[in-house]
Amino acid sequence: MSTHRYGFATKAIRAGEQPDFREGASGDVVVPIHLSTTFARKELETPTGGYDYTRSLNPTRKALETKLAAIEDAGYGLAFASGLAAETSVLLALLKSGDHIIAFDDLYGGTKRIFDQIINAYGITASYVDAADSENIARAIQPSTRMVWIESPTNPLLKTCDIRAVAAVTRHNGLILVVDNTFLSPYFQHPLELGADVSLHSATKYIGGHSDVLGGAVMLNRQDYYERVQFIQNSAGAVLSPFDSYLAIRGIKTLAVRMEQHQKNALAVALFLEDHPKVRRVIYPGLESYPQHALFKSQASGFGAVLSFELQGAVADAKYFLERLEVFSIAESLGGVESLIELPSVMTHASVEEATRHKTGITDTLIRVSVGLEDINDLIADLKQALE
Ligand code: P1T
Repeated sequence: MSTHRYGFATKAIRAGEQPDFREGASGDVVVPIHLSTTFARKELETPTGGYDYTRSLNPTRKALETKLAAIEDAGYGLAFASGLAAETSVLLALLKSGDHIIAFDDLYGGTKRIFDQIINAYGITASYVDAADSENIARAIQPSTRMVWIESPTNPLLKTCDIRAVAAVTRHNGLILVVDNTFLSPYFQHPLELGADVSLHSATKYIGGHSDVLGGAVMLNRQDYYERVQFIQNSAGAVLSPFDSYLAIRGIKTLAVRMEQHQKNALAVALFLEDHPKVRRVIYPGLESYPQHALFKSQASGFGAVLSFELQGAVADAKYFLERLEVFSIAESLGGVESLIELPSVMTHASVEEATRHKTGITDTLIRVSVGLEDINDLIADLKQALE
């Protein structure tokens, strides 16, 4: 089924899952979980249906990869064992020793750790710029620069990068542009259409949506890049398991309705916090006070449901507040149906050096929230009682 002409929700529900009406098949409307690690052949030279070993290709993972490509209107989709496995595979596939990456200075801590503590040992270097001003990227280009790596919005400061402007720079200079699209999901933003070469997700977040699957997704259009990333997927082997592929497929089917409701709840929480006297500042792209609100709207169809804020007071006050919440859970991660709250300096970004954290604006009292799908009155009442 070619899903090109269909709307997002139709693609999310239908793409990659065609009932099988062949002789002896049962016509399942949901793709089966194919647990077999190997596939038998009738004739020596011919893998049955193109399948020979699950690391190389598995029918459940293939259904997910087809769905991933469809929901981001990409030529190709690939699924990995985690977001970081997807990142490492993209880096291994598209770079070589001696290459240089320009990265946004605000990124998930684990991504920075790959750049600074893993691939640096193989001669690949990264330098960091404030990519909220795209001119900073053009200024940082060196003769060895091969890739630009951004998140938009960033984790945890929710900064926006002008993806079209950065893509113009990367295209002009023959660089590969990777956009980590985790925070908005394919429902709200399509980096490939804005000029990126690779759109990447921690599928652990909104794609899975229920905090019960760890996964990574890579979407791309260029066949040569796809072939190289697919080669690493098979050869390095960080593939998504059949069961986790099924969970991701199941999650994607409700992505559209979840994202709409996540966003409604997040805006209500952001407005409540912005009005509260004990809150110093709230960063949420959907607020009029967000400095890059117009730019954000020009490249995304929604604002997502992650926000960050600072309380008046010191770390002890933030700790006191967090530990008094009853509906929100103090936990890393985001994008699940349950509301999560955390202190990046102690949790998700603890691996980033203190000086770097402070330079980029991740203060010790910055609190990050992933607004879930609970009743909004309960979420606001919970914040209110903990603040008071
Ligand atoms: O956890 P994993 O599925 O490997 O994904 C890593 C990752 C990649 N990109 C972004 C933007 C992310 O936020 C993450 C994971 N982030 C968290 C666990 C977190 O709490 O921020």
